[in-house]
Amino acid sequence: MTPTRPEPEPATGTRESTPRETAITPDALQNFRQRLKQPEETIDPHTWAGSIPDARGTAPHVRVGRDKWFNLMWLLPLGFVVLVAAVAVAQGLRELPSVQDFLHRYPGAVMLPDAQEHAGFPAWLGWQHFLNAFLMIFIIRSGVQILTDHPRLYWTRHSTPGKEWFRFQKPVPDDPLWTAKQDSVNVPSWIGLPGLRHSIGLARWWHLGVDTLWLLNGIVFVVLLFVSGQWVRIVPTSWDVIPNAISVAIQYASLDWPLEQGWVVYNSLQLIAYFITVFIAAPLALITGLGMSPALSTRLRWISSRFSIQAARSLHFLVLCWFLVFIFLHVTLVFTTGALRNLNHMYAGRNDDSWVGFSVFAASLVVMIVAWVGASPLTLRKPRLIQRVGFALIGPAQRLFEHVDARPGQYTEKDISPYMWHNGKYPETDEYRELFENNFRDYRLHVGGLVDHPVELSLDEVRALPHHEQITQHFCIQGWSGVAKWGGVSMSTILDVVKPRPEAKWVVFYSLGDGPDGGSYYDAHPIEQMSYPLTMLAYDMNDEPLSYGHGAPLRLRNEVQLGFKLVKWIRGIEFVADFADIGGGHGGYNEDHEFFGYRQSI
Ligand SMILES: Nc1nc2c(c(=O)[nH]1)N[C@H]1C(S)=C(S)[C@@H](COP(=O)(O)O)O[C@H]1N2
Ligand SMILES: [Mo]
Repeated sequence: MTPTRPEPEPATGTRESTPRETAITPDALQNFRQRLKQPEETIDPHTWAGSIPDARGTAPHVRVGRDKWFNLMWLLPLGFVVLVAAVAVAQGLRELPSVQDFLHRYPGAVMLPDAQEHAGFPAWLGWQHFLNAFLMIFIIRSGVQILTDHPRLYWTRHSTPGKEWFRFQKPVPDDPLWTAKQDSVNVPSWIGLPGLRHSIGLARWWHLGVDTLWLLNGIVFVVLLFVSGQWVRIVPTSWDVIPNAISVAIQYASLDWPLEQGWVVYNSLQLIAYFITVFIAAPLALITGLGMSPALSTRLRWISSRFSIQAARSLHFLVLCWFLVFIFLHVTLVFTTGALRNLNHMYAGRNDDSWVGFSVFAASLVVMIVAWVGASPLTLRKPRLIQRVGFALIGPAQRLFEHVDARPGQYTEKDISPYMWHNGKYPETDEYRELFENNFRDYRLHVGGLVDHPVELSLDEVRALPHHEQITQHFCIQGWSGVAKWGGVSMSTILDVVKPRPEAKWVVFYSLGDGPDGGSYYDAHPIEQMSYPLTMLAYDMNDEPLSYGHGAPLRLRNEVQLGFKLVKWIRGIEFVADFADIGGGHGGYNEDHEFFGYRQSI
């Protein structure tokens, strides 16, 4: 499906002419709006995202050295061999008198003098534990779905093909117009949420929306933990936890397990695992999650210059790995070290071998299974609902980040990425091809709507406006990033030329190109962001005229928003009071057709 690529010739810009003023008739704007397509309100998997066919990735691979790739599936047999060897070693060790002394001295748990005071499990803990597990299901499934939209992880912000450290996709093909969307894959729908290829818009509502609930639950948990004094059970208070943890590891590995006394005190290995999960992994999940936000990353350059979005994304993935390993071991041990008693502890607050805890647990499991099975079908049937609820949950935080000074977000020439991914659907119309082949001689940028001076500018006239340059980082919602130098005209210059009226609250950018479901691509931006110093219309990229793939002749840059809002191949700009009657009324093409959010600064 590679579109033919007309060879770009450098446009010769004369910089002395002044913009010609023509009244934009309402017809011209009407014409832009008529090119938009009304969206669907339910999802048909067969026509989803421009009928993108399902695609599976490869087994996960980790790069070793320059270009060798290790298939992580080998870890399964290797892990088994290591486990068997560990059992043999541990059993051998337990024969040694010195090890027996050690195990005697450090039986596995640090019993604090007041341990009996904190014995037992309060009811709130049972609820917290259930809610946490319940919410985690959606967070993990939607997180995996998000990862499949760009199945590669990097340590630098450049996202250069071949330089990723982890992937579950083949190498990037040679095609110079290969898009990130073509590169996306899918996982089975019972794992992914909602389980369709390139359903990241909806996956993100699940992920970010449920994250806020999980975070609230976590805050309540930590507060109650400290108020009740229960914290001493999962925070190490003496160095003795280390030898005790080693002791427990030897005991587990030798298959002669330690005495469980979880009602009063956790064994030290368990304590350390809980401590890491609650006080290290969970906060790290939050911090690395926020590290992927364009608005925050742009604002906090002193952090993001060292700790790039890609490092954040990679660490976020490693945190997921920790949670998966933790959940697996935790559940395994709960069921192999006295299941009924353990379930009574957490689910019934009692310390005996009755079936009460098991019954409560079984009921909670039914709730989890029903939610697990129902989540994807519900999302496909009611995607707008998911979009609305997700936005209600995370929208306020996102809006908070938008009001930032984006100026710190600049980079230097040496930060420019060697490779910039392409994305989106290329314009393939005769109209565009003619414009391109004539080197945009006949191109006119229409700017109108709620402005005092609507204009129609040729490319030369745009180039004649004061020149603005910036080196900034692009964040695609799918997960890749890249730094480029953009040359063009600042949007504040355009504002000076057209003079928006006070009623104008949103600025809509219409594309010459269609979106994947048909109808013009477009997107609406809040007017405040149009006067940010890093909001511009670019006609140059890395000192060359903008290429076909990257949006010739003009594209938008707004550095506090994700890439999908940065319309390429711009046809016209309309200032409006409200976008409710434009297109599907959700603020842009992806917002209408793929249920993205109209403000996405995370
Ligand atoms: N007209 C139009 N503009 C578009 C798109 C598109 O499909 N059509 N895709 C967007 C997306 S998702 C991204 S990430 C960026 C990609 O810009 P690039 O190809 O120059 O890297 O363009 C954005 N602008
Ligand atoms: Mo994107």
